Amino acid sequence: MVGATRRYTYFDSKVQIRLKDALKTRTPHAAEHEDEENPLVKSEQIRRAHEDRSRDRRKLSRKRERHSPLPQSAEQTDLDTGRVVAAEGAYFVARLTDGREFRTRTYRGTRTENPGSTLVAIGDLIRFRVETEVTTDEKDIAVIEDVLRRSTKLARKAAGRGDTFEQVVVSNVDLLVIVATATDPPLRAGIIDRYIVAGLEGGLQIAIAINKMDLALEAEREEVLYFRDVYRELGYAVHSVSATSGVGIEELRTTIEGKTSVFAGHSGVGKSSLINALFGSEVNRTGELSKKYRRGAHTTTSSSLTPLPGSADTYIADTPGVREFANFELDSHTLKFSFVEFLRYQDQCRIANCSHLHEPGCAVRQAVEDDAIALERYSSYEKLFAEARSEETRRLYNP
Ligand SMILES: Nc1nc2c(ncn2[C@@H]2O[C@H](COP(=O)(O)OP(=O)(O)OP(=O)(O)O)[C@@H](O)[C@H]2O)c(=O)[nH]1
Ligand SMILES: [Mg+2]
Ligand SMILES: [Zn+2]
Repeated sequence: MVGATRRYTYFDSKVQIRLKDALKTRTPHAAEHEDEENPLVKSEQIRRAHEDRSRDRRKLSRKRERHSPLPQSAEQTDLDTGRVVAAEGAYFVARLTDGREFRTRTYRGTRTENPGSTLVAIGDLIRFRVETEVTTDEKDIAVIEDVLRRSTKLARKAAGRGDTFEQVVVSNVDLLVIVATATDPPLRAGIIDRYIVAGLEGGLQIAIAINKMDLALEAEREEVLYFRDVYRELGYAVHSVSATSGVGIEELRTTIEGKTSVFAGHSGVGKSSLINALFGSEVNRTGELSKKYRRGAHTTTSSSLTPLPGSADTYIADTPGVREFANFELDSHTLKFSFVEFLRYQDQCRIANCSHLHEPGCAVRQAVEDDAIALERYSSYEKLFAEARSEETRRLYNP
């Protein structure tokens, strides 16, 4: 019986079922593990899977060894250091502190301090060498020698590239502004929480802009107020705004002033429209909502980083909206730390290292019951936990 109770320490019932299914259809390799029902064996398997993954990663970084940092050499002294502010086809626009811009590209010799990840992302600091002084337009052509270590990032799982590859949307920014909508599409905590987890993992501060308030009906306004309170209580700035009417834009400006921000969220929520409203002019192309799905038509196709006129040291990165934002490397053991309201209660959980899912005497679940933790947030945690678990299980059998 001890085994039976312990088995539920980490697995919620849905995950448990999924795990059992996975075990039923296990590969011959997995069939060697006779006592797979033993939770200790499972955690050992998961640990081994993690090791295998790090080995894969190391292989990947060896493959990219040409992208490893070089010791400083005399050869490097003629390199310029700039920041990637836009992507144009195969080129990256790098801006120097003096405002000069160069069109840069990678080559076989490009090295990176960020192995296993996007080679060049918007926001990256790069060292590059100017190849030609003569160009067809105002930007010189240059090759990227080094991509420097990213201090922060917004990353997601690259679509279709396996889960060991991290796609960096933007790097070296301070603040993630999660853009959601009061309506069209309706407000959902799930996607906001997904972005919060990604932002915290990447070392970013969090703010939330709930757009399209001009379209919101009474009930939707009330919902916005409810979520505004929930997220403010967690310490995140929340603004209800309308890019169309201008409501809340000045408050949003105060939040982003003096910082470098990335605006992220589903396609069609109005990221580009909000940035245009902050600029007071059209700088980003915005789109019509596709009538069929009433969703965004993926108007913004690449990220870009632009200084906000009239505000010192303020930069904004617009990003293309994605239909599904998949978190990179969700870890079921550490996920709970991204739900900051849990931290206040976790010490009172009866079981050390409680996952706050099924353990008896869980103070976090009690707080949910007492309405001290929002049920929507707890549901997001359950969902993301299940996702992390199923990925961990899948990796175990398809390392
Ligand atoms: N009524 C209303 N419409 C808005 C508002 N903000 C944006 N829209 C409209 O929503 C549509 C999508 O806006 P975009 O700014 O292109 O959205 P986006 O988030 O940049 O979309 P992607 O670039 O595809 O990720 C456009 O038709 C905008 O005019 C708003 O506050 N109110
Ligand atoms: Mg856009
Ligand atoms: Zn607990």
